[in-house]
Amino acid sequence: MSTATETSTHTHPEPGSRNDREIVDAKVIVTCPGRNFVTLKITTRSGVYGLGDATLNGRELAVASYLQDHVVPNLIGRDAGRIEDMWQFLHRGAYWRRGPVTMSAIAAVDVALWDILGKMANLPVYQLLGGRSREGALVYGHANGRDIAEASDAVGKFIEQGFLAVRAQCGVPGVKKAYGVSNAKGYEPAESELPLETVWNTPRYLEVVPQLFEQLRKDHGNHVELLHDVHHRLTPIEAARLARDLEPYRLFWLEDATPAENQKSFELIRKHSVTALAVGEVFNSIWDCKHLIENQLIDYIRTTIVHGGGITHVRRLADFAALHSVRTGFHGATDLSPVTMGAALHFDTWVPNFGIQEYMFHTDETDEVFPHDYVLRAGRLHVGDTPGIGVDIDEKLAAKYPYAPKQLPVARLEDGSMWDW
Ligand code: KDG
Ligand code: MG
Repeated sequence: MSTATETSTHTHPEPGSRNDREIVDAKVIVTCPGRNFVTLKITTRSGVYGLGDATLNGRELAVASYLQDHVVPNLIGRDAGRIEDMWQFLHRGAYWRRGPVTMSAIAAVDVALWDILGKMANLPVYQLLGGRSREGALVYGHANGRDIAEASDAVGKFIEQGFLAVRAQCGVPGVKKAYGVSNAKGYEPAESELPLETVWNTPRYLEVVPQLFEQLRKDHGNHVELLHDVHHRLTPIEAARLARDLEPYRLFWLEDATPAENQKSFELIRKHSVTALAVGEVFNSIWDCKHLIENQLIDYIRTTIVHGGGITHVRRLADFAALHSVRTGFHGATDLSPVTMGAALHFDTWVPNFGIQEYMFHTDETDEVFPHDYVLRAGRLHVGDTPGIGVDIDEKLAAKYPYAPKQLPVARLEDGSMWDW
């Protein structure tokens, strides 16, 4: 292909093994072992390959096409060792920069290149980043119940399993399908081919959440870390009220208390409360959180590797956050594949301003398609020393699980107006 020939002459030959690092193949793999995942596999002339996750829940094929149609033709013939230059090329070079689709596609390339570099250097990625800052990454699990008693039982089960931190959500009286309350199959919100329409009631929610945490402290004491996700449902003044009402229960964090497009709205929450705040799972660029971080309006930044442009960009974000005493608390729901989890854990093992890592168990099918070396021990996830990110893909098995279209639900108020889900 002419593009490939031209681009390879644009990358200056380097002494040593440059030829070994030449990208000869890049493949987009879409599979659904219980849920959809998009994975990029980049192979070099030497046969060493790297993996990157490009999953964007409910919009998977948009990223698959972005990669297949617009990115892959640019990769062939390039030097896999030029990670920074590749990032700049895909970001600046696209002209249409930022946005979840673009940044997830760039992340997949970036992580695959870090994986290749680690394998070629025979080192785990955390070592390439600067080495270990900690033995394991503190994680939080997801407990939920249809009512407060059920949610409290679920928190108890996590504590019994050794979890030191637990996110708690419960049903809201009068609301049929409250956010975060799972069915028997567990938390998997993208349930149907077309979005499920749910109905939301803010006053009922604001009443029940402080009662939930009062009960959790009574039942489980003060030493377990408790977290809660509002999932963008409140206005800034409602969020300020909830953050204030939750102060007695000392949450590790209150997440996505209000939508963050208008970053200044967090000033209102801060003015009224000292509850720690976490934001950013839907962000994809340092520019989405610049005001929040430099004004110390949040305590934890949730933007993770897959939706935030990969290790190369999230490292920049984390360093910027460190200047302002903001710590990382990466998104880690099941729609982020084990490839993202592996990359995130290498990052968590290194990053000096680490806070916590979200962790939900993937299904057995997912774990079989993506064998990995990270393990959970006593409330912390530990990466292994496999060179690269320590996650692989069984392509034959992946092929047995074809893509199944699924979208996230939407929320409406009781009068029918659209709301944030
Ligand atoms: O795809 C959307 C989910 O990842 C999101 O609803 C999960 O809010 C979430 C969380 O905090 O894990
Ligand atoms: Mg969340």
